[in-house]
Amino acid sequence: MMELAVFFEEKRRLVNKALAKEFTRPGTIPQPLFAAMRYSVFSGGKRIRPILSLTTFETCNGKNLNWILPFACGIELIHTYSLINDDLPCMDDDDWRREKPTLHKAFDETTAVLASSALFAKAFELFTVSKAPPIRRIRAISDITKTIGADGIVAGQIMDIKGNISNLPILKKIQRKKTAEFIAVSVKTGAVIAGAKDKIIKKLWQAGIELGMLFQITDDILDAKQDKANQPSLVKFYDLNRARRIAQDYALKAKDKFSSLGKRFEPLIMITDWIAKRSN
Ligand code: GRG
Repeated sequence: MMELAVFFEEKRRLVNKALAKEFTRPGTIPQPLFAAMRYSVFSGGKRIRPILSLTTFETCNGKNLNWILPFACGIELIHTYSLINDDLPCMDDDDWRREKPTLHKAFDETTAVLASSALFAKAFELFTVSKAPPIRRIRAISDITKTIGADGIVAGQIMDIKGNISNLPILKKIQRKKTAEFIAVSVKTGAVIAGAKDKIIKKLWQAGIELGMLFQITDDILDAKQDKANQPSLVKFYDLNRARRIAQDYALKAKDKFSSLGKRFEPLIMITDWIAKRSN
């Protein structure tokens, strides 16, 4: 297994190159809208979700990049759409993201809403250009839509903003809906597009949920350290040490599940370790 930084960089470059191809020329897209879409897509995202899709695809013996790359990129566009919306004044009302002004600050609210809608639609356009067998593509699209809709990200967001997060099970549910399921589906999509067996796909989904919870709790811990825990956070219920132990527990569970699938799933174990130790 090559060094993780190299592994990540190679995949990140693939994703960035494929995304750049989609956003080189505006064509007939109105200029300010195109500029706003570009601003958010290329503002320094870590590309974790598409890296996960590419990695799972490889570990499941997927070969043709033109099967999976459009899915990996589409997933990143949906992620970008969700962040733009999350930052809006009517949601979290954030001025900064990735150390840059949020989209509605750099442009304006109207443009931000429209750019995020256009990115969302663009994701589905990309899903249709994948060369993977149509039956796999439909399955992947079905899985993805379930995790981003009214019982997915949007459910998590409304519970987060409008709900009373009075106990840990509610917080856990929000974190699962807002973050973990979308991470899990990023993992799962690579397997579905590669044509993995159902048993493997199911295990990868379960491991992906543990990985997604780890990702969110690590985020809570990082936010708490920087004193910006404005979101509902595990650190509001537990001290940092306890939160770290819970994160460790999710990491162990994710790694156990990945390793039960065999040695070729090792890259996913390494990504889990990386997420557990990440600093941004
Ligand atoms: C769809 C209207 C609408 C709103 C969706 C739920 C939601 C709003 C957004 C989710 C936003 C959010 C803050 C989720 C938490 C997940 C999380 C830690 C996101 C940050 O992911 P990273 O670290 O981001 O992968 P980068 O910047 O690397 O892309």
